[in-house]
Amino acid sequence: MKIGITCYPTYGGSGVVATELGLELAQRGHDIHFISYAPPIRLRGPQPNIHYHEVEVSRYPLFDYPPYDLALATRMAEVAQLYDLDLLHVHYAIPHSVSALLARQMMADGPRGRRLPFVTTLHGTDITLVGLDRSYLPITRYSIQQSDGVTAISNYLRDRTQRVFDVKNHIEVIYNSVNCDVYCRNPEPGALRAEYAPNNERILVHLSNFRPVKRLTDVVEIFDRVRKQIPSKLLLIGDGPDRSVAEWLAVQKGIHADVLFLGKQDQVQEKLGIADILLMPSELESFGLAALEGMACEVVPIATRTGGVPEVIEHGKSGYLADVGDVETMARFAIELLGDEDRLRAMGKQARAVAQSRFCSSKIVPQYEEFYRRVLDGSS
Ligand code: GMT
Repeated sequence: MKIGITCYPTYGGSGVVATELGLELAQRGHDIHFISYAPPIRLRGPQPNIHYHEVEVSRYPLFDYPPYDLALATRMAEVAQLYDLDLLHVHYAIPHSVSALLARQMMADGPRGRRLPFVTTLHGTDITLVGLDRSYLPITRYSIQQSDGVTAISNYLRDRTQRVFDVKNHIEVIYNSVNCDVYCRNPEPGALRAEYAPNNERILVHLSNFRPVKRLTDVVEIFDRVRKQIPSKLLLIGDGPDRSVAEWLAVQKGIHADVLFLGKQDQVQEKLGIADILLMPSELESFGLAALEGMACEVVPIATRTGGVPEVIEHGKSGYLADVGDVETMARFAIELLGDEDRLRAMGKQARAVAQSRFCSSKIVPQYEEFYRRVLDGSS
């Protein structure tokens, strides 16, 4: 198939999911055309069957708000025409599904009167936060209803979309995935561990875009409690608006030297592959891709019981769950686990086994292929 994929190219789970999906599909012989305003963050150099088409947004003095969604629609239709795309797959409803809807209309009304179906994948904040804003809700609902196929990354997100948006079309749940060959434990962790933890301290890790929904200060609070009991280091991967408040909290607590801000990283699996515990104390996660990436690397996730997270982490088996804001309980789970090496490693292996059996790309990508076929047949 020839598939156009649009996503946010910046640091965030939906862009990661879209890019990894495109790379996997390309390896399976499909022709993949990424269409966005910048190369997606995890797109690594030229690769067979992968193409990238940049969307140029003209800036005129009249435009206080340059109309990206229109430029994107135009580029989608152009690329579809030039490369004979079979369908568009957009990740994150706002504004991508509206642009795809316009592109589909342009193609249908164009000289060749051609069908260009589009699939919308809902990721979370496009529904739970942004989509609920009154200025976006009606058009988000409309573009979801108009999609030729809709997928959601968890049952939680599907149910919430149906309930809050009152959309009637079928929403297929296709879970996020991880490449289990790339994301795995580092078999020789010694040198890298020594770089971050020279005195053989334990390593906790957090990976996100540091937005308020991630509750980065809770990560620091949990780490502070753990560090008082067990010598440890905290690796913070990513960047975003809450970085300075978290940094300042670490300074106030006198633990700044043990909190390592690594910034945005391309090869996150290298850092995950040496860590012991992953902290994800988010206010809300529709899935929690970072936890899954950690699990594939045998890193035990300690997270909040929110949104779609319980669909990914089974409490007490492949990780631990606590209520949002309950930093005491999350710290207690970490201290107990770090104090028992055998249990820590056994649970890490159990977490990987879950990632492998339920969320490996080799299992999930065929579900997208099958869904595309149904969309092309008109039977989705
Ligand atoms: O988390 C965000 O800030 C936005 C969004 C994104 O674009 O990365 O994340 C959502 O999509 C991820 C990938 O499907 C999910 O793993 C996250 O759980 C989801 N975030 C929320 O629901 C808050």
